[in-house]
Amino acid sequence: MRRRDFVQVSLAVAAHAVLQMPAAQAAVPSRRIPYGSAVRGDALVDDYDYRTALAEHCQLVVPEGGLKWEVVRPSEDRFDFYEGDKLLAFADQNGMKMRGHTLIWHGAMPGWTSSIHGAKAAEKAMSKHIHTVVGQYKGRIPSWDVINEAIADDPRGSDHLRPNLWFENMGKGYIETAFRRASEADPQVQLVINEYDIECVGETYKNRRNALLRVVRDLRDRGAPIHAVGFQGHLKGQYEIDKEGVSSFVAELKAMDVDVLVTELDVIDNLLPADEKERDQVIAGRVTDLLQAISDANPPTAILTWGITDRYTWVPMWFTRDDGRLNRPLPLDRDYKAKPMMDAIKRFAARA
Ligand code: 9MR
Repeated sequence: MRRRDFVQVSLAVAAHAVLQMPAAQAAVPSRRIPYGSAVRGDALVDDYDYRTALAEHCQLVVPEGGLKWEVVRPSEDRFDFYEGDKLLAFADQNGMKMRGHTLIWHGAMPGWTSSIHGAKAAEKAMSKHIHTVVGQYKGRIPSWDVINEAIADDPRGSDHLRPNLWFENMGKGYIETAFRRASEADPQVQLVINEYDIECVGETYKNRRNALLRVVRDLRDRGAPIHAVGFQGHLKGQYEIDKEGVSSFVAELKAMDVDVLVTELDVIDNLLPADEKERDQVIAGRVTDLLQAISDANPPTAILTWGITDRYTWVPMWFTRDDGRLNRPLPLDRDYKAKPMMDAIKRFAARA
């Protein structure tokens, strides 16, 4: 059997099995905030417990990598929707919705894109990509991260945008163009600008919120179709949440009729205490503080964590602990047991 056929068969079997489980049939109360997780395509196929946990806890999924350029665009002329379709099938079979991540980002770009030069060529490549990818899932993906991580790491003055292929070739207008192309491809979809390091106390976090606000205000003033800001929420556990800063940021967005959602929540715990109980409490506290600060101004339209189990997380790629203990950034532990972080999210989602 070809791998692709094998995968399809096993997914069909798996999805069927999962659907038999009572938890998977739990109806979503209409006024709760949907909770979801980023999903790895390989684990979805290989790990039954992973599928079960997703079906039990999530109303939403988003591919962790499956819709990035490096996966979807193996070459200039080819589009590969295998990973996106696979996750969407799983979502459909389990009564979940799927978000799209991400259309325009500096990361995960295939090598061939470095030969894109000049404003015209860049705009053409961007339009083709967004029209095709958003068009492919028209009416089936209700929310897209159109722009990911556009703000400079340490924004100052007019240098507030991160250099990337699009900025270098098209100037700052690349952001507006991307939103317009996405809206053309599916006028019903929630269009999101997604950003990290906007949650905590500190000058850089504050400057990043202000820079992002400036970008959103500019888009609004120009009548561009932007609907929400995504708080990625890769929280550094050692820092407090800037509750006032976050609330007033969300209030300013609300005044512009721009919603918020939490798109990639996890708590980076390399500098937190070794004791697991203590660590889990700090993590749940940070999550509660963030969700509370946002909701004080405007409840998020969704809450997604960047993975559901400590078994599959990007965090140790960058933030391993010096004491050799494993990271615990996500709502379920490595054995799929819920931690206080999951309780914090669920309490919150139900309260909306
Ligand atoms: O978690 C993702 C990791 O597995 C990938 O290798 C990486 C590059 O594609 O992207 C990670 O996800 C990032 C997300 O797309 C954007 N925000 C930061 C996430 C963590 O690095």
